[in-house]
Amino acid sequence: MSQQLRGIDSKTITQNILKAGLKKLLEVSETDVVIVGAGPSGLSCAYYLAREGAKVLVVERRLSFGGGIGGGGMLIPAIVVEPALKELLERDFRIRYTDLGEVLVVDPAELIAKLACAAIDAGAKVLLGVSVEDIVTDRERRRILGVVINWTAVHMAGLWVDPLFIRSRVVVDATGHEAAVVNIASRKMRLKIEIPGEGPAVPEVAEELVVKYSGRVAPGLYTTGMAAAAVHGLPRMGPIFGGMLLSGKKTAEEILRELKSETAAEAKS
Ligand code: 48F
Repeated sequence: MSQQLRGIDSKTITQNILKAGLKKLLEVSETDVVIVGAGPSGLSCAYYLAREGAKVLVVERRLSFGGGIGGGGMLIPAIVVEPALKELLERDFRIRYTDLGEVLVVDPAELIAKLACAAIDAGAKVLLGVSVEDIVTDRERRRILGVVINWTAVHMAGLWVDPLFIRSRVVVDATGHEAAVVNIASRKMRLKIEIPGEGPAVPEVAEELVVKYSGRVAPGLYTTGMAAAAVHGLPRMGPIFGGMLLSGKKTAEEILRELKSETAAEAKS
């Protein structure tokens, strides 16, 4: 027997969307960590932070997750991951893989869906269709205190609409090759960070380096994934994704240490 749907009137639909949507926006307007970008490194970082109880918001300018994952390698629907990540794929994300000995092969659609599910199930909140256009700092411009957001649709329409702010203890640039947040911070906080952009493709070393260099770049500001590669001029690796997942994990671990030590210092004073 087919299920009967009870008719719901237009006023009820609108009012409930407004109630729930505005409640969500209010809840995320102040958070521990804002992650800019829902690509593989941003989603991995969100999962490892939220799993430990941090309040996490992921802001993604597109209406979908995954960043560069969906394109596979030159639009061919397969992604390669190092065998060392077997346990992490299985245990943390329940991602299936084909073990080809030298590499594990993962389906891009599954990688996107399961990274996003893991982050959300761990408690991370996500805003889709929202772009970060600027940063918030303290008066001396020494510490980042959050991000300035607007609807991506507003940017695309070329309208001048004043934005809103998200306050957070930590901001993570997970915007990929653009390193958009660090670029803004470098100019506006006078950090004097020269951002060389990523180097040429040397996959043999790029994966290890991107993990090593992921992390803090200024007070309250962190990078992960290809944003870290761009900030530090590291080589690119192409469609191999173990480095992105471990980069997100490493940045999350550094942030958790910073949040814990800040909380301990606040408790003492
Ligand atoms: O590009 P992206 O997937 O970055 P990633 O996590 O992973 C890189 C890999 O996909 C691949 C690679 C590794 O093998 O080279 O390219 O470092 O995801 C970045 C996300 O950030 C969003 C963008 O739409 C994408 O989904 N993004 C970029 N700028 C902004 C933004 C912004 N200003 N505001 C909000 N989202």
